[in-house]
Amino acid sequence: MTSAPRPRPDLPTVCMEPARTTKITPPPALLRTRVTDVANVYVIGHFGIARVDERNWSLRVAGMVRNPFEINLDQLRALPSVTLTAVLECYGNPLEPDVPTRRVANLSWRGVPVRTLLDQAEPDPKARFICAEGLDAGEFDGTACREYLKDLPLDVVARRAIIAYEMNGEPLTHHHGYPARLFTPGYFGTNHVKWLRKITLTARRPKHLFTTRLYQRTQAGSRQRVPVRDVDVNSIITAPGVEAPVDEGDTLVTGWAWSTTPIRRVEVTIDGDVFNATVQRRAADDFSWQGFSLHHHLAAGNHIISARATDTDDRIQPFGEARNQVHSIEINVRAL
Ligand SMILES: Nc1nc2c(c(=O)[nH]1)N[C@H]1C(S)=C(S)[C@@H](COP(=O)(O)O)O[C@H]1N2
Ligand SMILES: [Mo]
Repeated sequence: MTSAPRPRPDLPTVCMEPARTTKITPPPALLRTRVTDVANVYVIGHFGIARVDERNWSLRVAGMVRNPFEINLDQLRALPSVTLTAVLECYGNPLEPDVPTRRVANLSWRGVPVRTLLDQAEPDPKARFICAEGLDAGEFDGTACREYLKDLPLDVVARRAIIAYEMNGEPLTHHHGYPARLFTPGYFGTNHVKWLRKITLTARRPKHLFTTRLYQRTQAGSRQRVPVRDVDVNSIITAPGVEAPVDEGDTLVTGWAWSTTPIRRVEVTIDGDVFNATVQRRAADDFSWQGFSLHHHLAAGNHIISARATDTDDRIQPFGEARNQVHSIEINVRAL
């Protein structure tokens, strides 16, 4: 689908490309490297893809601050930056939140700590939230929106969010939010506002389709609806792949597991027998995924393999009807 980008008359900096909203979710076999190739990263744009002209782009910091200001891309790039590796995971379709989509990647991000911008802006001590506004606009689920908007808790953002302008050492692509996006390690994809144009500090959550209506959840043991923020415990099997034939013999089962806190165990079940996989370690302030692996002798025939991760807070993947339900694959092993 390629028709001409549609200019937004109210905003000189942006054109919306028609909603090629989701690039096909890459099969797990394409996610074998610790850092995912940008070419294998899923894409979500609820209104389509914004094409931003960097010459007119600026980021505004406003709301409950003493010194509101605006910076352009050169000024942003001139500020001290940090580089970190972290998971990018989609919560799933907000209209079908229990369906697993396995849209996930692990990427190297470079950007300016939001803290740096806040120090310059001098927040009012009563400010509690950061509202991040994207330049994209359009209709989603029958509601017209003049922007994509998310609100995030100011304390978390001040501690670990960045204004990201590079993925894997290259400028963000248009699909992934060029020229800049908010990125808060450990949070679900919906919060990483692409084509960022403004951050506004507020005392309350703003009402908006993407803040208080969609992407809300109730968590186990509670009936209160809360915004989708921290990622859940989850895992994905990347090898063996279901596409390529597997020969009988010693087989390495590998994959990735991640959560808000480090993963402490991955149970791999092969045809009903449960084994503890070897799991790479992760520091508490690192939000990359952790590799797991297990050697097993597979005889010729069909096998069902699944992985189930547990984090250090004892959150564990459910077996069914949840977006983070255990990942199971069925493979056919050839006799040699
Ligand atoms: N401006 C804007 N930012 C956005 C979105 C969007 O529609 N508009 N979608 C969000 C969702 S739901 C996800 S999962 C991630 C996906 O990031 P990616 O397309 O770079 O993979 O972007 C988030 N940021
Ligand atoms: Mo998403």
